Amino acid sequence: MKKLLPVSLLLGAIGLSMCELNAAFSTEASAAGQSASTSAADRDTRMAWWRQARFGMFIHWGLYAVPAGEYNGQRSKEIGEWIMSWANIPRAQYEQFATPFNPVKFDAASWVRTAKDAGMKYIVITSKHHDGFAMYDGAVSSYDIVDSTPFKKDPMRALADEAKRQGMTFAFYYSIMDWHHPSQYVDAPEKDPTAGHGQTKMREGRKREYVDYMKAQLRELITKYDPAVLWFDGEWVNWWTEEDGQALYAYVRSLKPGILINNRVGKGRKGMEGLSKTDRTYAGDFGTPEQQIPASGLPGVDWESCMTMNDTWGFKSYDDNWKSSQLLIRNLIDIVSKGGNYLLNVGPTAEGEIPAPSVERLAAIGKWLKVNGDAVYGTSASPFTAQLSWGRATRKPGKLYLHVFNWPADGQLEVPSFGGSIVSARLMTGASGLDVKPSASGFMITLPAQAPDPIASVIVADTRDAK
Ligand code: FHN
Repeated sequence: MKKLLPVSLLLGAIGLSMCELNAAFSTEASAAGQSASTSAADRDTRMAWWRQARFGMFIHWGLYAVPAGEYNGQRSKEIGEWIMSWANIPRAQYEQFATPFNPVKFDAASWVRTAKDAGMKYIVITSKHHDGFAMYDGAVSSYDIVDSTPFKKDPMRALADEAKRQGMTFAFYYSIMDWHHPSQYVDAPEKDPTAGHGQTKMREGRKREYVDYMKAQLRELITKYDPAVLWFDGEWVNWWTEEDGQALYAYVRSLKPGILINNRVGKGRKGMEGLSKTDRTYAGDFGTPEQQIPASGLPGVDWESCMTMNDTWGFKSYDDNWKSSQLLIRNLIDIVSKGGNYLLNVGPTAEGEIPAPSVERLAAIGKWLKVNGDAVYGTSASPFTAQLSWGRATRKPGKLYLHVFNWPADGQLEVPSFGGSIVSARLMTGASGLDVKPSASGFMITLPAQAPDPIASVIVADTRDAK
């Protein structure tokens, strides 16, 4: 079993004593209360880049890429990163995957380039997933990529530096549930107590130890790599409370007041629908729908839909149920037209490569955004309450972007009234104006016979917004 330094020793390693940490924690927390203001104005300032960005890359990468979905010749039907659970692999055995993990083909510049060329503005990568393996060079645990694998290098260092070099915002995913930490165990029929599972139990009297362990890891993640977002997950375990989430939120913001933290730091999330419950104030700066898109816009709510490109987050060698580029582009438009962000996932191989089908689809999205990016970045939700039959809409002050999926055969595009008026309109790809006439239900725009883009053609309408 990979050694976890006793908390006192690991604090020593990062130059803190127990009482200093608790003191630091309480002062930081209280300082957090002071320094990390929670005013609406502060929040708008912190969220501004994120609301402008609209599109990011999620990266699930870890030891689970080694088995790539298979164990003892059995192929999992579940998501690849849960192999320690569905294959009931005990901790000591799962650790063995570190021995062959040597991603020699990992190229931080090409990963960041792939995201950038796709039109993505930020990257969220798994620093530690449920299996507890740290994909960065940490002092808190030796169960990490530098101390436990032949790779011996820190890919997060390379990625953070390369992201900065290419002007890409860098961020971390971090799992609260930890199948590797000795404070937790599994209590389920036919399950090894040290295997993975949907729920872990906390050993009597060990919660503080684990919470301190998380804080020490989060401190080194934030101070060493300066992530713009902490994307928590695994918060559904019964031993984790909203109060724990509130405290962790304050702690993380005390380390970096400008950081963004998702709503999976606490217990606010309504399952996969991902938005926060409203019966009280829950910790977190934005909601996190998973593998789904809300039916309608949510005025005043910041949310980000995370999604796979096939059926797994972590790499599975045989999962080729890839979504089409058309669906992915239309998902992006649908999400932005409802005021949300899209966090689209890739699951690199154990060799360190992003699968080719992912790269191809990202390039297609990037090609579309090269032409139509103005209709996505920094836009707000559609003014139309009812779903548009021909597509979606996004908005900026004085501008309406009409994303046409179904090009009208008669060339007549019916735009419902929206409280403002359309002054003029043109194709995103065209200079010349289109004919716009008021109609009983709003406005009628005359379009050329051929759709410029079969996936989504954008009409830019200049508007005089209602006072
Ligand atoms: O269990 C995880 C899963 O492995 C993956 O990380 C997704 C991504 O949002 N979140 C959890 C399931 O909700």
